Amino acid sequence: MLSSASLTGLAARGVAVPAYPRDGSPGVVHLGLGAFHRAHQALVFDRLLASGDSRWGVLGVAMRNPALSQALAAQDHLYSVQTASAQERSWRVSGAIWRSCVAAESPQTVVQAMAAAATRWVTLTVTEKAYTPALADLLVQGLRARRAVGLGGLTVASCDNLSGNGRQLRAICLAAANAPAHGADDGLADWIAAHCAFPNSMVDRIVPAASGVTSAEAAQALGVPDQAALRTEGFWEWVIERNFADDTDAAALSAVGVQVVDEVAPFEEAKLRLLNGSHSAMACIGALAGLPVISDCIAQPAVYQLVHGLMTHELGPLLRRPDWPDYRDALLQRFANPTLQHSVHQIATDSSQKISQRWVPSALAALQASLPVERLAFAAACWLRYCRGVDEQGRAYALADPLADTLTALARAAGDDLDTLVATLGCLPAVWGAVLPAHPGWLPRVRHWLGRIQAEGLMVSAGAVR
Ligand code: CS2
Repeated sequence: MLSSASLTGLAARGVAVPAYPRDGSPGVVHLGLGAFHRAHQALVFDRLLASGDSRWGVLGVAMRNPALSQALAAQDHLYSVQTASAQERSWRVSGAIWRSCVAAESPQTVVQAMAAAATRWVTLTVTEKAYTPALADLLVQGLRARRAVGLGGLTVASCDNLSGNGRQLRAICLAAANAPAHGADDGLADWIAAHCAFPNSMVDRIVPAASGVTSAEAAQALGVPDQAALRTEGFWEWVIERNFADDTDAAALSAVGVQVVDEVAPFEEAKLRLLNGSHSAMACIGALAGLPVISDCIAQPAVYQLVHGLMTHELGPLLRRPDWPDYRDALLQRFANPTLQHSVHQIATDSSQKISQRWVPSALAALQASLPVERLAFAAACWLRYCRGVDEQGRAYALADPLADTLTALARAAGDDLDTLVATLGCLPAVWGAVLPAHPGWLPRVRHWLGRIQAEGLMVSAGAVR
């Protein structure tokens, strides 16, 4: 089993390993111990620790599921990350996570950690659907405890794929601090507003969920088993707003490749719309066409043309990120990375929560600018068809979505009646908002593509979108 004792042997095999002390008090409390954090922010913290700055060790908090915390604990919280493309592969063991716990089992551990003198940051990757009063409540309890012991504020950095993620997190925390349960008038909300920073940020790296294949490859490369191994691509970006409880963090983060900027919005918009927007479209296409991973999807000429056209004609021209054509070209290559094996059903998970971030703002902006929306409408048609839970070959799949019951019931009720499908699923306010379905240029195009998908099949109609 991978452990502190195995590190010397791993270094001899050419694996990059942590050589810094890992037994202090963590400076970062991270909520959401999934693959993404461990192959993205945790590796940035690993670099900072390796540079001799011991303030970035992480307490990794799993929100509910204890399995990963247990697996990590059994291997001294070490785990390996394979960086891979068709051309090259390398392995590195991250030492950034020093401890872990499960919020649902021991919320007090999280609260106490937030009130510890060494803690400076809280980072979050809890997914779109988790920005709830319950999350805010946990954070506010931690901040209350911190204030009570007379410590200064924290940087609370959302790293989820939400537009204005820091702004949204700050708003729910201030609302929770103002709620009667927290003693509304004790000044906690003012203290949070004055002392804590909630920077907006854009995080980007494709990190598929851990799989048995990755564990098997890790065992071979490392010579010891690793139950928490991950694989990712070489590319990564973390663009964060210059808004920290401790201003000097800007220089520390910049030194290890994080981009600290005055305005994140242009980067966040480009990433949510180009990367995540294309991802969600390919997720529905792949699920329906029986193409299991993203590299299979983009290898289809019709899908490549659709995604290229989507980014070039419908999404890109409305972006403020100046180098978006380069970002688009890099994305097309990243999607094609055959080693990632990024599951379409993983990306289709929680689509009802993702569409409002990924497609709706683009469609509204394109309609307003009189740009085409054919490819976006095609993607929307694919999602409506996807909600039926059965692919073009008749194979059933389960919808993993907080609205799964509603979506399935509406899709069943509509059956083959495409007008009803569009009028119900295509108009759900929680997914599409109120404005887009009411725009005369939208639903007729969604209905058009739904009809063609039904009549001609998905790939043929994908090839026909212009
Ligand atoms: C993906 C993202 O699962 C999904 O919805 O679109 O996780 C994507 O891989 C990351 O945002 C890339 O930075």
